[in-house]
Amino acid sequence: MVVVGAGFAGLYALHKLRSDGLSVRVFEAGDGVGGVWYWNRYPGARCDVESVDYSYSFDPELEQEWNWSEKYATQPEILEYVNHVADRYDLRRDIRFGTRVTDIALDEQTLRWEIRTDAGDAVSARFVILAVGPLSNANIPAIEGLDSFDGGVYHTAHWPHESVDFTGKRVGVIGTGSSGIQTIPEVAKQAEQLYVFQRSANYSVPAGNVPLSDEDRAAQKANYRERRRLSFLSGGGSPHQAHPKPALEASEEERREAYEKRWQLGGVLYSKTFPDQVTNAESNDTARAFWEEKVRAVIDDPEIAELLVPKDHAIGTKRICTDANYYQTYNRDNVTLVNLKATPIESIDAAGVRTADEHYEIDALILATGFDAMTGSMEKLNIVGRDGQTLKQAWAEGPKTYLGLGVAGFPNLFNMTGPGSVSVLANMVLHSELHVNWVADAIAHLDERGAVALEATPEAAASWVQECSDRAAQTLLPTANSWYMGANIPGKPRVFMPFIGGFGAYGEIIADVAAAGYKGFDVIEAGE
Ligand code: NA7
Repeated sequence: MVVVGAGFAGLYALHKLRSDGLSVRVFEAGDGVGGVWYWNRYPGARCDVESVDYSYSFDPELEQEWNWSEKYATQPEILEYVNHVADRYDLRRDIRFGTRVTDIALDEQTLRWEIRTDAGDAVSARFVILAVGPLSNANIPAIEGLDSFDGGVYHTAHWPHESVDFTGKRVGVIGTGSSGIQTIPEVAKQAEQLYVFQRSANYSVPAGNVPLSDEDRAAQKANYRERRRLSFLSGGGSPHQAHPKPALEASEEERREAYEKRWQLGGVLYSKTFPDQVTNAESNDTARAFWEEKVRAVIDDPEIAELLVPKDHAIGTKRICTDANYYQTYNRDNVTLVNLKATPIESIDAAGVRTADEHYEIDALILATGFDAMTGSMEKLNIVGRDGQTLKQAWAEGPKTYLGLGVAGFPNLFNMTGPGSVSVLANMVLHSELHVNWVADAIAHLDERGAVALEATPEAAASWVQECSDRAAQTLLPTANSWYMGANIPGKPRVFMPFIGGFGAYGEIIADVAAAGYKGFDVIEAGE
């Protein structure tokens, strides 16, 4: 088995499959474990899923021994946790760090995969797990002159290991998604002057982060099994339920109370207060209006507030952001919001950023410009399946998977938490476990039957793609120009990539497929 990537999914794949008796080799481009948590070291980086949930569930001893210090863990704490896991289960000995996979090619005679790396490795494997992460291929915007800038350029997803000191500097930030919204308040505290270059405003809610006391931790740990059970049945992989009735069936008072409660609690759950919030435009508007009222109230300048309120998408149709004093940051004297909708960036030169009406002199530039999400990292791997077809060619019109796990023409190649699965709509740690366990069972099934490979049929994949698209069409999400839709990358097909039916429902579907003898997959016998 070759596993590509040593983030949450790759590490668990190594642990689980090695324990099952497979010989596993992991290749990881970074010099350490952690995946996105290894790379995204920007100031303010923090998970938007609670730490108690965003952690492995496979070993109760691990759950009990680890102590999270805050409700939402910072990037350094998550990285520390992942390193602890790597040490505890002796994972490093099977990981080749600083090594990028460059080619993955199928030998159609043997149905084995030939894997090559930039370090000169050439290995043959029966199984490949792609654990490259849906948000790992950084998007560097094509802005004229970017290379000519004289100061430091920092992409949030390629942040230097040593912290960057912006004291006394004039800093520009391009991008106001989750990464920008977390970085901006932190950099504003240091920089002499901060220019935020905003193209689209986003919805952000206060994260509501708090330190965890010993009592909090003890209560969480005492309840872990039930918490996990509910999480695996839930919509998004954490044990929270929406309000019991649709927004439009609740009275105005009841609605406000429900929104207020979620607002005070903080975090992404605000976008799931009512069950119909992202399926019914009118319901959605009640959440949007409450949000707008809250946000306008903390911004001093109404003109700035006007620019910070999104006008182009419904709340929750792009990944909602969570923050710590993001909007209040614009009340500071050293922060300027530049509205790129009115005055787009024309170019960057040695001294700064030129927009349609002004030249902003800066000493450092932060790119919080996101990712070629869900497909970018996999398509880069040069994966060649049956008939010499590359994965990139197979996905030219958008990703085509069966259950997110298999691709027709690519036998024994399993994708973790990517398109066609719940993916970014769920808690990635539990999702990784769900996928790895499914693959482990599938391999055991093959071995019991003496079969060599599992391969999604084109028919099953086509009908799953249709199912994903039909389910998305019942919601408001396809109406936004989000990275879920590939809309942030010029030329990318416009397809809603995740399965939106919920984490619990998805888990049931993939379990049923397995129980039905891997329905929709060809189980290929030796010599076939
Ligand atoms: P996002 O959410 O994709 O945000 C990227 C931001 O960068 C967004 O505001 C973009 O504006 C902006 N952007 C991208 N290219 C440009 C150019 N060329 N000019 C100006 N502005 C630009 O990425 P994040 O890293 O913040 O978050 C990704 C996910 O990671 C997040 O949702 C969490 O799930 C974790 P646009 O909206 O395209 O107008």
